[in-house]
Amino acid sequence: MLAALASFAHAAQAERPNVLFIASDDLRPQLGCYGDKVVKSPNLDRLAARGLVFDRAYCQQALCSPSRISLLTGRHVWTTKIYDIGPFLRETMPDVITLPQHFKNNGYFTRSLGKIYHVGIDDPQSWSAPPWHSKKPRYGPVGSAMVAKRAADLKAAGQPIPKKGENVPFYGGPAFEAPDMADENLLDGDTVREALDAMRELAKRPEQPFFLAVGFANPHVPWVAPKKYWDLYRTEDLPLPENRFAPKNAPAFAATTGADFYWYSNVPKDRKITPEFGRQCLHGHLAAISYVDAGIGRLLAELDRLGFREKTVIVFWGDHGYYMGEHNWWGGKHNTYEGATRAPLIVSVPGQKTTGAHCPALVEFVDLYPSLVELCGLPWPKDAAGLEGKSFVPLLNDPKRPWDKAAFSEYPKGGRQGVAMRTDRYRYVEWRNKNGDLVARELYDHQADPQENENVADAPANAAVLERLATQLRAARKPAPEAEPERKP
Ligand SMILES: [Ca+2]
Repeated sequence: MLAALASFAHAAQAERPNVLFIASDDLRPQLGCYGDKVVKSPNLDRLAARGLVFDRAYCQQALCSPSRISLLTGRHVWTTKIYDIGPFLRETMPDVITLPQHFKNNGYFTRSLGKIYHVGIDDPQSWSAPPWHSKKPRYGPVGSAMVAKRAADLKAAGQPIPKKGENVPFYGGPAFEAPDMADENLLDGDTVREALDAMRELAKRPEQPFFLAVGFANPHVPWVAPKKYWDLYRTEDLPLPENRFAPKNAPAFAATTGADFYWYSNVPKDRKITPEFGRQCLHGHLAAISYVDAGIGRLLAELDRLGFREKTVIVFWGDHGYYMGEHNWWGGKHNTYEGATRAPLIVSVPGQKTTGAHCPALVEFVDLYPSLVELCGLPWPKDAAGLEGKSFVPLLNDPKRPWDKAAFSEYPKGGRQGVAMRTDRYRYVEWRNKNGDLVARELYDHQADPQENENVADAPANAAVLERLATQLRAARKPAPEAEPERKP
């Protein structure tokens, strides 16, 4: 670690920095600061200019709850055993000390606004006050009316109305909507409004550091953003991906399946997405990203206005990647491939010498826990031996330094458990059945095939590299992987 950060960590004992912890749901690294030429994300690009962009950050499972619980406990999914939206984390880890809980235990005021843990299975022990969720609608008037009708139809048919947090009535609405509404009258804008209020309250009590977590629901489907964000793009200009075919020679079960996108009212029931409809979806997806970006701009402006900038570590992350037509997977995550597991991660630290840089090192979301503990000068939690990540603090001021690490992501598929290992050059995946028997392997060579269009695990020329990667994976992975039931959306 360079001197500037080291001295900062020591000084932290007296005056520890705040943490602004911002999450976006289902946001792949489609941002200007990640090189995307289409999206409009000026505020996240500004955050990147005053922080470090991790170009190769990976979630541990490409699904909301497993990814978030893994990140918030600093443990891989093979340890948390949470492979689906449920169970609640205290069912598998009753005594684990979560990242925000550890900050709370060390004198921080910790708050959660919006989606940090999955809605409906939050962890009150993590927070100093009850988690807050907006009551504003996700949809504009069109979608809201359709959702209300679906709920009424279910009731009239004598079918149970799904509990809060379940999405079934939502599928009565369209996959996207462009209401002409103020930001604050939809859910995410209301979360930003609440976060601005929270920051102003926190400014009145500067003696206590805060860990403020703000979670956006966009760009998760349905893509609903005020019309002005739709107006930033023209549908007919939007490029569709060229590789709209499944990876060659890949096991069919490894593909994304059952994406909830297909359940929305205007998505063709035969799942055939025409280029025209695909572009409309892309339009909604981009508008939703720009809506999130604008909200983050307001958070950062208020942070600066209140004088918190030099006292606050800012972390921005998306919970996993996403497919918008690549491999012909639409609205897709739910797999072990690069596009589902690679996610945005931007970190800005007071006193950071190297700003506006990109870090090519492989990092995992389990690395966030030890990194934030180190950055804020906290002692280690008493169960620190269970943390499975590695602090990336040395990379903050020296982003190009050597970094010996691989990234692991899992996914259960129909009784098989996939464990993917991303190395500097390769993505290697092992699929095992309930007995732990190896049933399939995948190998993608990112030097030759960055889109993962062909599984080359069976190529004789790759036999040696395959065995080397298999040995590396087994050494890193805890033994006896168990197959888990696949998620049913
Ligand atoms: Ca998600």
